[in-house]
Amino acid sequence: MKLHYAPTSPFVRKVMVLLHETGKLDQVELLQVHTTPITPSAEVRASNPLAKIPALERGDGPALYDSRVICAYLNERFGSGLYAGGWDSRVLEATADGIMEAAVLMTYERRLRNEAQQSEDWFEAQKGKVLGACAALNARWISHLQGSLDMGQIAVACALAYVDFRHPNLGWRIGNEALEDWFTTFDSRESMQATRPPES
Ligand SMILES: N[C@@H](CCC(=O)N[C@@H](CS)C(=O)NCC(=O)O)C(=O)O
Repeated sequence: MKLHYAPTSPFVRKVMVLLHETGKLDQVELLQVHTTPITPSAEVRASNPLAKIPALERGDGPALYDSRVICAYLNERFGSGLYAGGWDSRVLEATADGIMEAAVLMTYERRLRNEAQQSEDWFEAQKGKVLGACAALNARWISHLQGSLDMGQIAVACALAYVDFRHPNLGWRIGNEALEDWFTTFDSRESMQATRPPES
């Protein structure tokens, strides 16, 4: 299998953490790419018409894309049990993906649009989604986060790590001490250490 990949993407990181946790890293060749909404990669687009990463070429069928689809596929292929929490695992992963989406859009707003184009209202609205989701995780999800490893936990850790990476002053920890404690512990896992994004 071949994974269209960038080390700074939180969506890609979910797949990478899954591969580390399941010990299957050697089954995937990494194809490093650069793609943005403004400068889409033709190479990625050949596998994913949306030109987004991650995209997985699997050899025995059409390429897969969207991190949730890829993670569910790899989980099934490896028999890893990372969705054993059923709908809870799924909705937790969706919540984390929503944090990533909002935080990535905030990054694009600052990096890809000039100052005159940028909207503070829009930026603040995305920030509100991140903070609202973190408050919900802290209020309702700690016992699930502390349970057996699943894809929901992996996704939440990748989402919070991305917020720290690109938006270190966002303040998601304020009022969310249980979530902060959980993240500190999870972030020390080998799979998280091995997938830390480079400074860029
Ligand atoms: N829902 C997608 C989102 C993937 C995504 O937005 N990836 C970003 C990199 S972090 C990307 O490829 N952006 C390029 C673009 O939006 O055109 C997933 O879960 O895989």
